[in-house]
Amino acid sequence: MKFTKAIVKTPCVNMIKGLSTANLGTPDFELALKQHEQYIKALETCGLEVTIMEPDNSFPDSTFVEDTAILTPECAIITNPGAQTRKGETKEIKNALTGFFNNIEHIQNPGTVDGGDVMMAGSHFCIGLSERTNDVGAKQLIKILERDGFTGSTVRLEKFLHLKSGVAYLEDNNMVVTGEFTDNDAFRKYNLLKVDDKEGYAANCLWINDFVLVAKGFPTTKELIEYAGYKTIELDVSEFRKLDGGLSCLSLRF
Ligand code: CIR
Repeated sequence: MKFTKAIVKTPCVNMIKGLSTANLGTPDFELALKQHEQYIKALETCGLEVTIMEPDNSFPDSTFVEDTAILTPECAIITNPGAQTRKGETKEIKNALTGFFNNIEHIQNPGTVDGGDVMMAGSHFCIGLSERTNDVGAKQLIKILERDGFTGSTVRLEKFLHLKSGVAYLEDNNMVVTGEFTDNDAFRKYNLLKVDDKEGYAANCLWINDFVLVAKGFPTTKELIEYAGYKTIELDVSEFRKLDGGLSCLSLRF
């Protein structure tokens, strides 16, 4: 598979009021902007044409665009984010995606889905059941996926905020896993690259066209991924980590 485009959204000043369980302090907004610029450059290095949406101060977490839509080769599915303060983010994302997708679907109440809980692995989609994504939402999503010839299955989360906080598919059957996903039946058929809990944050890495973006400061994980044959690009995302966010959350790729 190959991605050609990405959508990102510049962090807003209010990001400092974003949802967080990280206990790592308040993000430095100026530094977050710089890190976001570097992130965009990395996407371009991977060959993507990047659409940059304007910041929106009404939604502190709106830079984490991944949660608001699921993109397949057949359609865009606008989610219904599980956090009350994030539901309104979908309107602008839908506008942005309308220019690229003819077929746009929606997850509807009482179903909720955060895109961070949805991982595409070939033609199969793993869906995390979390505090943000419920059974009803997952069922709606699977119905849309099956209509288009894909498959979907669910994995119940215990500790992680999102599925992709602890697992990343790197294509070619390779999957990075950490924490509660290290020994989970759902992922046994993949070639697992196991990340130690000490570097658990770095499991949220991002495959794009043979490159893998890796969070800066996790040398063992970087080595593990390079040893598996990938070129890595290290990026500092410290200010997004303070809001429980990471590399995958900051873009939609298609
Ligand atoms: C939130 O709690 O919704 C944001 N502070 C972080 C979202 C991170 N998104 C992701 O992992 N896909």
